[in-house]
Amino acid sequence: MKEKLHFNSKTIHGGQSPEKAYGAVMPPIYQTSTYAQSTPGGHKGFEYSRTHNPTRQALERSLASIEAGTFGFAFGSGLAAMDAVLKLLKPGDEVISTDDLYGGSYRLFTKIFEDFGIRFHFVNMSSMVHIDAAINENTRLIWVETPTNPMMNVIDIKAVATLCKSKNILLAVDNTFASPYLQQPLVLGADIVMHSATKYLAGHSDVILGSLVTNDKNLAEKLGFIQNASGAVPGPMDSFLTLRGIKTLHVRMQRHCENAAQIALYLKQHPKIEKVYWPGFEEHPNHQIAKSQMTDFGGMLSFVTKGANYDSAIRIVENLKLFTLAESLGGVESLAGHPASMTHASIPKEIREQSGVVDALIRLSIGIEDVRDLISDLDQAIG
Ligand code: P1T
Repeated sequence: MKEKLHFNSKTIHGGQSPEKAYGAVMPPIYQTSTYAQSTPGGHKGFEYSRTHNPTRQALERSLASIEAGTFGFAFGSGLAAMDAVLKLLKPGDEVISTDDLYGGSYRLFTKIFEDFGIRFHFVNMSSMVHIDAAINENTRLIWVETPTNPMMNVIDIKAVATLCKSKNILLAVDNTFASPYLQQPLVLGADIVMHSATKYLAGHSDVILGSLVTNDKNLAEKLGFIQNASGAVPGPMDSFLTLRGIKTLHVRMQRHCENAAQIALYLKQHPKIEKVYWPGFEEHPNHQIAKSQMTDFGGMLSFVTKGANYDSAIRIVENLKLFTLAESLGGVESLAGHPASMTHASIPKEIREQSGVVDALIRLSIGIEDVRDLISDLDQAIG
C-alpha cells in the first residue's frame, strides 16, 4: 500500500512502519556498533553497524521510496556516495560527465579516480551530439548533474537514458539541485540516482550525508557490497536527522520554489543586473526540458551584475545580512556563495570560465524565509 502513495505522503510514510518494541513512531537512534548473538550467526538481522543499522535502514527505505526506487543506500557524504558508484569501474573504463558540475565532484573524478586509470570526458550535455561524440568502446558510465551547479543548465535525462540503453552504458544522475520533489531520474530511465542529502533532503544545514538509489538488483548487490566493504556509512544520528528532514521535503520545496521564482523576477528587472541564471525563464536555453522533466524550477539561481569583477562580486556577498555567506545549499535558511573562490575553486580557472563560472558569478540558495525580507536584503547589498 505504502509504495502506491503520492509523493507528499511517501516523504512521511514511504518505507516506514512503527518500531516493533514500543511502537515508537520515529525509529530510535540505534547508537550501537554491534549486536548480541546467541550463537555465532544467531542474531536478529543485524550483526555490525557498518553492514546494517536499524536507523540507517529506515532512512534507506525512505530514500528508495521517494526516488521511486527499490534499493536505497546511505553514505557518509554525497561524495562518498559518488565514490561508491565510481568503484563499479575498472582501469581503462571511461566516463562522460557534464562540463559544469560541483567542484568537489570534478576533484573526485580528476584527482582521485584518474590516478586509478579511469578516464573522464567533460562535455556540454545540452546537446546529445556532444555526448555521442565522446562515446567509445570503453565508455561505461555517463554522469549527469541537472540542474547543474552553479550554471543552472538542465539536461534531458530521458534522452540521455535512451542513448545509454542503446549502447549499454550506465547512467547515474546527481539529483541534488532538484530533489525528488521536482524530478525522479529513475522514472526517466536512469540506472542510479545520487544525492548530496546534506542539501534539500536533510534540509536544515545540520548533516553531511549522501545517498544512492537504484531499481536494478544486480547493481544494488554491487553497491551494497561496496558500501560495506569500503565502509563510508553515515552514523545513526545523521541518518535520523536526514529521515526527519525528508518528512517535510515537499512543503519546504514548494516554498523554496515560490521564493526563488519571485527573486529571479526581482533580479531580472533590477537595473544593475546583467544576467540571471534560472531555468524558469522562458528564454533559458533549456526551459522546455525543465518544464517537461521537472514539476517546478527549484530554489537555486545564479547571477552576474553589470560590469562586475571578482572584487565587486565579493563585496555584494559580504554586504548581505540575512543571506549567510557559506558553502552548501538546500537548507531552510538562504545562503549566498561565490563559486569561483568557494565551491568551484578546485576547478582550474580556464576550465570553469568556459562553462560560465566567471569571477563575477554569485550563487544563491533561496531559503524559506519571508521573501520580502530576502528581497530587501538583496536590494541593500546590490545597492
Ligand atoms: O558535500 P557532499 O554531501 O559530499 O556532496 C557533494 C555534492 C555533490 N553533488 C552536488 C550537486 C553538490 O552540490 C555537492 C555539494 N555541494 C556543495 C557543498 C555546494 O555548496 O555546492
